[in-house]
Amino acid sequence: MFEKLLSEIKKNNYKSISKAISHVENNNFDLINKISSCFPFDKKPHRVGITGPPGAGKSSITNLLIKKYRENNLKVAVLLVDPSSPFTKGAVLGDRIRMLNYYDDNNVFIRSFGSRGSKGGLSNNINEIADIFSLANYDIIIFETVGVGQIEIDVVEQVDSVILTLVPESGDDIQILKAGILEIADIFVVNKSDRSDSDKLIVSLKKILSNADTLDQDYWKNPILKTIAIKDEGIDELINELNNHFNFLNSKDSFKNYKIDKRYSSQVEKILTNKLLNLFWKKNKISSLNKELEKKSKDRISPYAFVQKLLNDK
Ligand SMILES: Nc1nc2c(ncn2[C@@H]2O[C@H](COP(=O)(O)OP(=O)(O)OP(=O)(O)O)[C@@H](O)[C@H]2O)c(=O)[nH]1
Ligand SMILES: [Mg+2]
Repeated sequence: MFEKLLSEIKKNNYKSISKAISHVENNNFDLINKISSCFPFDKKPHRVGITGPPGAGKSSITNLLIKKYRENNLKVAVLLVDPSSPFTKGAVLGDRIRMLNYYDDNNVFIRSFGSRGSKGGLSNNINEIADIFSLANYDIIIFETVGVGQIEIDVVEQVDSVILTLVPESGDDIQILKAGILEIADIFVVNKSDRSDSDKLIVSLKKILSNADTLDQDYWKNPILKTIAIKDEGIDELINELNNHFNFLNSKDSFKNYKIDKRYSSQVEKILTNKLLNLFWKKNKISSLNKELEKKSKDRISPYAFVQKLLNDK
């Protein structure tokens, strides 16, 4: 099963790649297993996450990254994770239109995903989705997410390099940025530096980061870059830092591979959890749950007692 799909993916067929992603999003384990049987892959694409508040310029930066990577003949995939709120719908459509420049370039894959209602299908399977692009021989995968919800954080947690895009006006809000985002970022970008106050933001960022600094000199030092996406300023430096970070992650020193190791262990944990749950939820356990649900809620035993009962049942 899926032989044909795999061979089409290897030929970089857009429709087949798109179809495979949908299967993976829907937790199609047959395909996921099939893809993982091709491990190890010849290609290891650089997974880049770009996140930050709405309107910070993530798509403008992504567009320039695509342009520059293409000038170097690299294959680029861009996956936009839409927060699916009516408020940002227009902007998402704008993203699509702006990125349409690449519609006839077979070496640029662009697709957007709704995150609401996907039940984490996308965010749970970022590794598997990246594997599809390994098969199709891509060099870079960019995940653009608006750094608001848990799903978006889950996505960027699983990539190699995370760019956090801020704007001068973010200065006052920086303390209240969703906990976790600052820690996840590998490269900070202060976009819209054509506006005043960008230096003020850089000073407060440096202050926050120096408090969080580890004592280890060999640890990755998060660079803070100034960009003006509308003028293509600072983007070459960004590409440079992305390359530095990817090389850092892949350097021989095993200590430095903390992120790769973390990703590996969390993948093992995820696969194990899925397998154990599948093994556990036999028909009799499901019907036992349904029976409990048939009772009025005041007559049910506590969820803890119920789990214990399930564990005791043969
Ligand atoms: N002044 C100025 N405007 C910019 C700059 N970069 C982007 N913009 C503008 O900011 C607006 C939002 O840019 P986008 O690239 O769509 O931002 P985004 O972060 O992708 O937005 P969402 O996906 O909606 O969260 C657009 O009108 C851009 O033209 C910049 O460096 N300076
Ligand atoms: Mg955008």
